[in-house]
Amino acid sequence: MKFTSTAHHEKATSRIGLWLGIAFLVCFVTGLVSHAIQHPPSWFFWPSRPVNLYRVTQGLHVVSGVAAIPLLLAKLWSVYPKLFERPLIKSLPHALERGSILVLSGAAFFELVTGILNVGQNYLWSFYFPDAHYAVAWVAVGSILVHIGVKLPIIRRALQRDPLPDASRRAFLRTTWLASGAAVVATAGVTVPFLRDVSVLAWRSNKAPQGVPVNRTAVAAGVVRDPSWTLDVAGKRFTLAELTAMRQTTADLPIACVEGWSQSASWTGVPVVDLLAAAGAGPGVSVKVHSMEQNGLYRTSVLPGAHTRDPLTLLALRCNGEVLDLDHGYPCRIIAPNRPGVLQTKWVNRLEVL
Ligand SMILES: Nc1nc2c(c(=O)[nH]1)N[C@H]1C(S)=C(S)[C@@H](COP(=O)(O)O)O[C@H]1N2
Ligand SMILES: [Mo]
Repeated sequence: MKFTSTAHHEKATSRIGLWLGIAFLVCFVTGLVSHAIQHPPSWFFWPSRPVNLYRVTQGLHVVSGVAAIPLLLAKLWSVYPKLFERPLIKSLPHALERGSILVLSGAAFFELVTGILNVGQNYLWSFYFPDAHYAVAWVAVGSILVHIGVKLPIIRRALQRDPLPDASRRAFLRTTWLASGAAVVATAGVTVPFLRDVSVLAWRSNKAPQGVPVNRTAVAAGVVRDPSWTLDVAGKRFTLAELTAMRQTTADLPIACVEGWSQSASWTGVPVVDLLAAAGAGPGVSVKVHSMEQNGLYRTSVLPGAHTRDPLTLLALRCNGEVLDLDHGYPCRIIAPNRPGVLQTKWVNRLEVL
């Protein structure tokens, strides 16, 4: 078989590969950060400031993943004639290279597809998404490194020679950049406020209670309003009236969901540091937050010392000037700066000092 299309050229392939590599690197690093915050190893430290840092890293994760999809398709398109090359295996490095491409394409495809479905909240699978997405990320990165190692001489040569000489090759690359840019613009509005109206595929909107999207509703979580509710802080009980009578703090803080959307809101409530002091616990302790929710993966979270010390870590009673909607965690929820949304526990009834 003979392929003449200019897309099938090492120069175009290397250019796209370079951008794909950058997109994957950004995606991988931001994914690692997110994973470490949710499953912190003992050496890991994540600060509580700047308040929007996690929002930015998670936004980069989604944007680089979305940008990678057209790049991956273009890359596969530009190299597929290689699949028809014979003999199938020429030498050990060649076999390694072939094998790594197979693993690489499979892993990259898996990551992008599961990522996109996760962002769309379409869980079509029975495995637990974060574990699989995390494990396969290492496979993808490992095979990328092998691939780059094996191809380094070609990559060098291809990226060094003079600018792309031929018009149709340039057009192929331009189409790839455009597709990638369009994919980003169409989706980035879920997390970049000024793109919200431009992003036709942005799957979250402002049609939500108090202008903030809801991830898990009270009905889904099996939570109802309970007039006898009290909050237990290190063994000391607080009624809602007592909480409302304490000094309140109002702050603009984002919810940055690991599922890709993020949104800022104005939250009002009692700083956790004040509550701990009122219950006789020192600042800087780790606190386990418990929810009224009976089942569900996200019914508890742990606030590390950096967060319990920060006066912006709130037990929020109000959102955007109104009493917290039941779907946003009434009677109270945690809103802490620079954290994944999944750790912003709703329907809180107990703060346990660890
Ligand atoms: N108790 C409880 N709190 C929870 C959750 C949950 O399932 N149960 N979901 C979390 C997730 S994944 C996110 S992104 C935020 C979303 O908050 P919102 O629904 O008020 O926007 O709540 C978090 N708090
Ligand atoms: Mo979330």
